[in-house]
Amino acid sequence: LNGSTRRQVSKFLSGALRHFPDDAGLDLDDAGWTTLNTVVDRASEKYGIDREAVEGIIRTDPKGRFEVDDGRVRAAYGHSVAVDLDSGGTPVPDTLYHGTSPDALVSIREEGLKPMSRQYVHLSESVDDAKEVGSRHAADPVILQINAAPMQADGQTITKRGKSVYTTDHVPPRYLSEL
Ligand code: HQG
Repeated sequence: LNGSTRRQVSKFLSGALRHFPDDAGLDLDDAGWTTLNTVVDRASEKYGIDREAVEGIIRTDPKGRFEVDDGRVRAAYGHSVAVDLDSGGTPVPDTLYHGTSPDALVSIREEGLKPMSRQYVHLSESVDDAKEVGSRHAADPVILQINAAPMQADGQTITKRGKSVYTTDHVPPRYLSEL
């Protein structure tokens, strides 16, 4: 399976599990889970690749985009459809990062980081990860530093999702600084 097919399939799987389950013929439960076999069948039919290859893409995703449990699969983060993901209890670093477009800065300084079209705000563990996220939005992304420790001390929940993504409802401007 070449890298380009792998990326296309991964994008389809992420899209189906985060944004358009209905269009993909999937039924997600309240926590975002659906039957692994059905998802594998859909992608295998759509891209004409073996079921094993699809399952490999799901199970070895480098960012941990997919969770598999007991014959079910769900997206670990990134949802625009409403899902109720149990909070993990994994420790959160004191500092997190967010890469974004310079065009968004005026509004972010005023309102903080908002989920926009997704259910949560997504934060990165490292500056490098944040650069990659930001480069999806602009050629010269800005990196914001988030003071996660005081945010949590003030009662806001931050949860680890996948291998290195952290989600929260909103990051008020007082916890943000520009790198
Ligand atoms: C911006 C990918 C104006 C925010 C990535 C971002 C991530 C504001 C954009 C995950 C704002 C939303 C999510 C405000 C936030 N005013 N703009 N007040 N607050 N924004 O794509 O974080 O590879 O929905 O800065 O790695 O870029 O798909 O979020 O630029 O983990 O697995 O609004 O998706 O993961 O953009 O990316 P997005 P994101 P995958």
